[in-house]
Amino acid sequence: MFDIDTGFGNEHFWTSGTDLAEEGHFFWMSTGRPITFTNWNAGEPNNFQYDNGEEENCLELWNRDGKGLKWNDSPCSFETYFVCEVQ
Ligand SMILES: [Ca+2]
Ligand SMILES: [Ca+2]
Repeated sequence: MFDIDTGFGNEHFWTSGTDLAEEGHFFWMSTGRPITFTNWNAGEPNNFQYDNGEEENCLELWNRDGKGLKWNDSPCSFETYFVCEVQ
């Protein structure tokens, strides 16, 4: 995975995880399966609600606390990098 040395250490990365269908119940859009393993940043997911009414329903990787890329729910309209799985 990326680390500080690659220059991507402070970036955000989308996964396919989302709780758009049912608040608080995350699943992988790529497979339709519910999320079992989790690696959230402390206090996440917090479904933060923004002034425009948007809530956090999409799952990103973010090294928020300097402890490596952990999970955060973020607004789905946020534009950043994404990760893919090669079959
Ligand atoms: Ca949410
Ligand atoms: Ca969040």
